[in-house]
Amino acid sequence: MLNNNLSKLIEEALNGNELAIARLLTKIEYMTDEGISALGTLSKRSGNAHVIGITGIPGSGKSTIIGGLIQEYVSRGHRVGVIVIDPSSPYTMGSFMGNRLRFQDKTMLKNVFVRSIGSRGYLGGISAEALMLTEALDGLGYDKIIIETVGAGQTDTEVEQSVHTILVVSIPGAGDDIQALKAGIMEIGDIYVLNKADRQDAELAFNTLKFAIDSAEISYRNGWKPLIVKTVAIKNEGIIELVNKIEDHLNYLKQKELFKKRIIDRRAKIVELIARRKIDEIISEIVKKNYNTIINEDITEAIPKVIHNVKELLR
Ligand SMILES: Nc1nc2c(ncn2[C@@H]2O[C@H](COP(=O)(O)OP(=O)(O)OP(=O)(O)O)[C@@H](O)[C@H]2O)c(=O)[nH]1
Ligand SMILES: [Mg+2]
Repeated sequence: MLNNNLSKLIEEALNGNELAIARLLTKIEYMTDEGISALGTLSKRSGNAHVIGITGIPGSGKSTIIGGLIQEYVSRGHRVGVIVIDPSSPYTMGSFMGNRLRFQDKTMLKNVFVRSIGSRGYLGGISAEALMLTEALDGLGYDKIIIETVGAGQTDTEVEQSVHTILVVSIPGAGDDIQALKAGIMEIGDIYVLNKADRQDAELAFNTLKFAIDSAEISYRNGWKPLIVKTVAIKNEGIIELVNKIEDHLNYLKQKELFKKRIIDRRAKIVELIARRKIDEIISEIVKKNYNTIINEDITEAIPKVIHNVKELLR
């Protein structure tokens, strides 16, 4: 049962009140009891949003590209939610748009919500917390949800499987990029965005990427042959083409009946996360309970007691 205050907060969030949305997302991100029950309520309304992950080396232009995607999607009548994991700089709407005025525009403010979250020791990739916020934003009526993350370290393939479309951003002149691609770190792209195509060597980088895809050095996810799009995000060049290709990928997922499947996978991942959190809490409690035994007695005495405690709990 939701208490009155929580019901009111959810109602305000559903009406688009930005402050209410922010407060609700904080409860959900930190998995408070209220947060978890709010997520349950919102989950009943979710399952419609197209979720787009965007990853790539630091500074490749992910945020600038998102700025372009936001504008294009809002002009096509969508509501866009953005989740940024572990941003290197504090996030405001301005980070996406520099000085572009259109962001002050009322339609933009009403239809766009941006949230940044910490990575909590997670080594790159999309965190499970981000999936909870995705579920919430989906339930709040944002139908395009973009998750920005720095593509470093390991990626959790199961989590990657629970977003719909993955964009991997690279730039000309970063020879290491192709090495990273080959090493599988960034092999997960449905669409490769070659940004900063205004730079020298853009053509060379494009051809290298194209060769890697054509020769299947880069794997195809669910039978989809990855596409490449060149962009100059600071000039908004290539953004419309990028959006068109993202939509092609969405249609492909729907045709293959993978759209809903990814949402179900996301929910399974969220349930797993909550279960793990709760079990961790129980373990901490058991350790606390046995602390005196551990201090006063030999650990060989403490171990059977702990096992007994666990069995009691599971009964
Ligand atoms: N020349 C050029 N510069 C660009 C382009 N797109 C973005 N930039 C610049 O590249 C820098 C980094 O852009 P961001 O959008 O912050 O990159 P990011 O990938 O989000 O960076 P992190 O979040 O720090 O990993 C900024 O100074 C942008 O203005 C482009 O197409 N051409
Ligand atoms: Mg960024």
